[in-house]
Amino acid sequence: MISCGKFAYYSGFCKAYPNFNNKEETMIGTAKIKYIELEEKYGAHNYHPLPVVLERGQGVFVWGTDGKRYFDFLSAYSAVNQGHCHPRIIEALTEQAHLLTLTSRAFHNNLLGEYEEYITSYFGYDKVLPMNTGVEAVETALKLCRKWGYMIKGIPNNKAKIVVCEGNFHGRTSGVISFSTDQQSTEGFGPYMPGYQIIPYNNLAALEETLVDPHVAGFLVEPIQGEAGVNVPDDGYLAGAFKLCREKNVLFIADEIQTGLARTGKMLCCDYEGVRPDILILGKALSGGTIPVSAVLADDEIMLTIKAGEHGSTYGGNPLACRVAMAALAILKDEKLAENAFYQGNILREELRTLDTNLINKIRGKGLLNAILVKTKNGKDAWELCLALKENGLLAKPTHGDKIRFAPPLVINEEQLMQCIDIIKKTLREQ
Ligand code: IF1
Repeated sequence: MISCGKFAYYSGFCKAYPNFNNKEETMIGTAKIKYIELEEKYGAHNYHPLPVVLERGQGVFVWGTDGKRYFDFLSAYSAVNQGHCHPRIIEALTEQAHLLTLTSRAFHNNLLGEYEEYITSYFGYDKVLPMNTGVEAVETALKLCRKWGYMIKGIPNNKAKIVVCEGNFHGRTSGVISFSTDQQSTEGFGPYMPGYQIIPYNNLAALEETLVDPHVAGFLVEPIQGEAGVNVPDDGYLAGAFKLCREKNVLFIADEIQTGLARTGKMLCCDYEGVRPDILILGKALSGGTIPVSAVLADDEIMLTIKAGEHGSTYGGNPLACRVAMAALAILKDEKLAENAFYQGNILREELRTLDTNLINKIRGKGLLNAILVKTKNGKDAWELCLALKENGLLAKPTHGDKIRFAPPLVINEEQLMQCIDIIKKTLREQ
């Protein structure tokens, strides 16, 4: 073991133990090391997690293998909006798991039609194309947009362009990273898919200029850029972009995988500006953190450009996903999670703004999708602050070096939120 201040380094990873020499702590520490070492030895090194090993989750809480309870301020990147292991979702999952989990789309099943009717009336669209992961839904939306461009708008074959924004994050397939501007997501994965035009985010003039090109079929945008550090555009940006797309017969495609499903204080973030996307992309909390469920919603003119056999997936629309997604969606409305996110989010930002600290540069967000921009002080940065927050019982994750996302499950109540704010205040004081 190489000890370095309060950090002890084992086989290449860092552990933070303030009182490492206590025997019991050593036992727990050793067990924790085992879990992490197994991942290190047998798993790809495509993540750099915080040094914490979790084994249980319920509502806003998760518990480590050492029995320590934490507030979850990441919510699995907004996949557990309904809280960890929501009983209604788990009931739907386990009940259906004993009945029928997968038929493939070679056959009908008794839940797909019911789910399709439910989710299309829930969001007000003619049809849904069910997929699994978020990026599969994004790829599906891009294919629908191109099909529509050729078949309806009349763009010459293979000439369709889709406009995207700098700082975007839409997933990690080779196709989607082709228009990423993040070096970590793109370097070494070329060659890239052509047909994309990248413009600055939150810039209507740049969008207007790009839409002059008659070969543009669609504009793909995150209503708030999550990975970029909760980048909130100016009021009016979404409505302005939608209007420009309408004027140029270009599809407005909203990636609400992270911002949707009540996360920002409205059912959809586009609702803040009364924008109804031509193509709506959902994922993450659509299953409440149980299994991958995503969806693409659109009206018939767009959706029916894809014919039988032209697109699909093994698990897309499986009965287990249908049951779980209907429960996950019902909870959002029944428990008024958008209203709670709106209310609690305002308290969180207000409390953070009145903090007496010189460690925070900026606070931004909507509803319970927030981020703080951390000032680096004598080399301390967002990562170290997250380690310190962990020690004090709150789990958060830095993004792009100096930003920390604060995004608890939307079921958080005011008392719990104030406890989290106390933890944040205590931790900042300790820096
Ligand atoms: C990772 C980020 C968040 C997304 C939006 C599509 C997808 C995502 C707006 C793809 C996924 C996840 C992916 C995960 C970490 C997380 C993430 F940091 F990567 F960027 F949330 F901000 N559109 N976001 O946020 O959905 O295929 O993953 O189901 O890749 O590390 P997916």
